[in-house]
Amino acid sequence: MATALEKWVEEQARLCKPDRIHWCDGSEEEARRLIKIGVKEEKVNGQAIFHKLNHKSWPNGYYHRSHPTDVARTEHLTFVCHPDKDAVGPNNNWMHPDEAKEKMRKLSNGCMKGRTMYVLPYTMGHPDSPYAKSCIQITDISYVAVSMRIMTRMSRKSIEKIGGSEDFVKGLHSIGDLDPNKRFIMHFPDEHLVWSIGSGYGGNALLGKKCFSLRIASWLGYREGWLAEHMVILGIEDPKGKVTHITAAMPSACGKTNLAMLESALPGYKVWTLGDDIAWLNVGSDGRLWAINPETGLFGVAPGTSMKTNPNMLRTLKADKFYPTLFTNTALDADNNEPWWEGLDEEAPKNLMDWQGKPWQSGQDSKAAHPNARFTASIYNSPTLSKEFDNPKGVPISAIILGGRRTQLIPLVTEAFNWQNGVFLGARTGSETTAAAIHKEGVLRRDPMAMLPFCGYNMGDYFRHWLNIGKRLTNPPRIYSVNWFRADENGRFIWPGFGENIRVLKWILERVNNKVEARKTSIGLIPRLKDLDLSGLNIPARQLDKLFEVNPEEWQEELRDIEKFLSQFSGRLPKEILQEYQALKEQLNNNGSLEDIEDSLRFTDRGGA
Ligand code: GTP
Ligand code: SPV
Ligand code: MN
Repeated sequence: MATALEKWVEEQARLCKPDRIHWCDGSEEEARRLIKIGVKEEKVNGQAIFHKLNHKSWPNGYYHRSHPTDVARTEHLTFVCHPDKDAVGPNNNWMHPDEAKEKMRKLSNGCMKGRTMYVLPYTMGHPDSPYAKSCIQITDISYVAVSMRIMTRMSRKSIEKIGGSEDFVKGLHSIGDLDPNKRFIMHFPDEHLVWSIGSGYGGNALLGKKCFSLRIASWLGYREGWLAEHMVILGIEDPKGKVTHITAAMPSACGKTNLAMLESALPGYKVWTLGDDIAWLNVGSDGRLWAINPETGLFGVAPGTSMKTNPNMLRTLKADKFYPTLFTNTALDADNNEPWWEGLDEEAPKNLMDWQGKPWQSGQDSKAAHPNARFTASIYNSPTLSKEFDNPKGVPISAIILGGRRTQLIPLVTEAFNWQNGVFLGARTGSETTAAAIHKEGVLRRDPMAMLPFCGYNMGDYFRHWLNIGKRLTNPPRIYSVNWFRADENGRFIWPGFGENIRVLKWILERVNNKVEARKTSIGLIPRLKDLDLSGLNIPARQLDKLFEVNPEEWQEELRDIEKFLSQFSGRLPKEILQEYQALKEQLNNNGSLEDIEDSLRFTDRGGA
C-alpha cells in the first residue's frame, strides 16, 4: 500500500504533469549526473542550466544564470496563508488558505509538462538531533535539486524516517514560466506546506531554507516553545584555547556569512563556523540556550568577497572536496572561464561578460555581477568548520548579537541591560535595505531580530515568545547590538569591519566573562575606549567618538519611527516592550548627550530573565 508520502507525491504529479519523476538519493554520483543533464540537456528559455567553470582554478565550480527578473527574494509575492489573519500579523502578506490553494492549483496545472519532477528527501538538522525535521521537496529544475543537496542533508534515509507517517514537511516548487505576474511563494503553516511557483531564486525556491526553516519553523517554535532565527552560529576561541559560542542575527546581506567565517585580525583569536544564516534555538535542561544549524551549506553574497575581506570563504569556494560549488549571476571571465564579481580583485578581467551574458567594460555604469550574485558551497568545505558542527545537541550560547546596517546613529556595539531590554533592543532594530530582496535599496526599515521578512506569525506574539523564552533561561545569553556600517561625512565606513570585527567580539567575550566594566547610556552599555582592543588600528579620535556617540537629538526621529512601527502590533504588543520604549524615551529626553547614567535604578535591576 502506498504511504502518505507516496500518495502526496502522486497527487502533485497528477497536478503538475511532469514527463518523468526522479526520486533523488542525495549521492555525489547523482549530483554529477544532474549537473551533466543541466549542462547538456535541460534548458530554461533555451539556456543551459549549468556551465562548467575552469576546474583548475575553481575545482567543482559551475556557473548558473537566472532569469533577469528572478535574482532575489520577492517579499511582495510571499504570503502566509492561515485562516486567522491576525495570527499572521501586519508583518506578513496574508491570503486565506482556500483562496491561495485555488490560485496555486490553477497556476500549477500542467506546469511541469516536458520537464522532470525531482523528488528530494532531506533532513533539516542532524538526523540524530531531537530537533531535526524530515522533509520532502518537489522541484522541476536541476539547479534547485543540486542546490538542495548542498544546503541540506539529502538522503533516502529521510524517506525511511518518514515511513508511513503523515508528519513530514512538504515543499512543492516549480519554476513555472518565470513570469513575475505568476510568481508566488505561499506558506501554509498548519499543514507544514510551502508551495512556490515562478522563481528559481534561493529563498524563493530552496524551500528548506527561509520558507521552512524560518517562516514555518518560527510558527512551530512559537507553538512548541523554541525559536527559529535568522542567525549565524559561531565559536570564538581565545588565546587560552577556550571556545565561547554566540549567535548573531543580521538582516540579509548585512554581514552574517562574513562574521561566521571571520579571519581574526587579533593574534591568538580564532572563529569556528557552525552556521551562516539560520539557527534553531532550544532551552536546555541546564537553563542555557542551545543552538543548532539546520542547514549544511552556505548560500552567500558574492560581491565584496575577496582574499582581503573573507579569505576563509574563498578557501571554501576553491576547496576540492564536496561536489559541486555553484555560482549564480556573477560575471564570467571569458578568457579564463572563471567567475568574477566586484570586489574579488582590484581589476576586472579584460574579456568579461556581465551576469546577463553581455560584454562588459570597466567604467561602465552597470555592475558586471548582479549585486545579489551568490555562491552555493558546502559548509564541509570550510577550513573554519567547528568540530561541533555535527553535534546533534548543538552548542550552548553565551551571547546573542542583534545587528543591522545603519550608516548613521547606531553605535558600533551596545549591550542590553538584561534579557527584556535585549528583546526590546531587537524589536527596535532598523536596517537599510539591500539587494537580497527586490525593493529600493538603502531605505531604512525596522527589521526586528532580522526577522521582518521571515517571521511566519504576528510579530507582537513573537516578542512575547522571546520574553517567555527568557523566563525559562536561568543562565541567559547576554544580548548585544552591533553596527559595522556607520559612515563618515564622505559616506565612507568608519569601522574597517571584516576581520577587525574580532575586536568587538573580544569585548563581548570579556563582558560575558565579567572581565570589564561598561559605560551606561540611555540606549545600553557601551565599551569604555580603554577596554576595546584597537592595537594597530588607525582611526582618528573624532571618528572613534562617532562610533560610540549617543546624541539624544538625533534619536528623536528614531524614537518616532520605532513608535510607529511598534504601534502596528497594538493589542498584541507585550506591555514589557512598551515599558522599555517609554523608559528609553524618558532616558533620552532627560539626559545630556554623552553623560553616563548611573542613577537609573529602573535600569540597573529589572529582573532580566
Ligand atoms: P544573507 O546571505 O543575505 O543573509 O547575507 P549575510 O548577512 O550573510 O551577508 P554577507 O556576510 O554575505 O555580507 C553582505 C555584504 O556585506 C557583502 O558585500 C560583504 O562584503 C559586506 N560586509 C560584510 N561584513 C562587513 C563588514 O564588517 N563591513 C563592511 N563594510 N561590509 C561588510
Ligand atoms: C537572505 O536573503 O537572507 C538570504 C538569501 O540568505 S535567501 O536564501 O534568498 O533568503
Ligand atoms: Mn539570510
